[in-house]
Amino acid sequence: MEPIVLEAAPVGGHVGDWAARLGELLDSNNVLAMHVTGGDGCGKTHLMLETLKGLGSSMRIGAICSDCGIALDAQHYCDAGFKAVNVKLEDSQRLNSALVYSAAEKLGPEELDLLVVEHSGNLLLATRPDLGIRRVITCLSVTQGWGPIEKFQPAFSSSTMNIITKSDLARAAKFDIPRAVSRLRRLNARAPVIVTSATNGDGIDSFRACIQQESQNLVCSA
Ligand SMILES: Nc1nc2c(ncn2[C@@H]2O[C@H](COP(=O)(O)OP(=O)(O)OP(=O)(O)O)[C@@H](O)[C@H]2O)c(=O)[nH]1
Ligand SMILES: [Mg+2]
Repeated sequence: MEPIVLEAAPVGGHVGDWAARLGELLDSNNVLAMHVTGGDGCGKTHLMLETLKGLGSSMRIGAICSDCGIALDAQHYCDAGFKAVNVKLEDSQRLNSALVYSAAEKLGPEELDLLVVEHSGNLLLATRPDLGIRRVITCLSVTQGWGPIEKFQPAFSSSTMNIITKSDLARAAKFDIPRAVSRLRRLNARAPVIVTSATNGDGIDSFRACIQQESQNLVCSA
């Protein structure tokens, strides 16, 4: 399967309006949507692919990625058997709710149970747009070190879940995971913190169980 490519042409109207429209589109189709964010290369794609592996038989899954050049991440999702759109951004462009709306329409929201929007880049809250997706998962890899936690506190304090990735490299990176977990909990008591490794499977079952639980809640409230 090949990813769908969406050229990121400017879309009219206020971005805030599109965020609301996207929320309605997803809610009306009972789609559980997750905005997965974190610095470049922190392990978002590998985390999601390992986690979704066990869900493909029970959920219809789609992904929206935004690689500038070749649609590498979107191709990874397709290779794993999921539908995917790559929003092809220009150099200075950022993902926004209007583009995610167009991409979600291309995927066919009526044919989805779970939508993953993978959004890489800077963790600064000012540059993390409100895409109209309530569940925001912010990833921090142990190889990024402690810096991002303090520099980008609002990114972690406004998430619905914080995930530490690449735990298998913690010793080599001299990264104190228990200290990071407690710092993230202090920054955001509402958001669970999960420690994961896509390489050795740490925490993947817990993350998958959270997604299954949220999906179940959505079905029950429909
Ligand atoms: N050791 C180790 N390496 C990992 C893990 N997860 C990802 N990687 C490696 O880290 C690199 C980046 O992983 P990706 O999953 O592509 O990261 P990403 O955040 O999706 O990257 P962008 O989308 O480009 O921002 C790859 O070389 C992966 O093999 C992990 O849990 N452990
Ligand atoms: Mg990626």
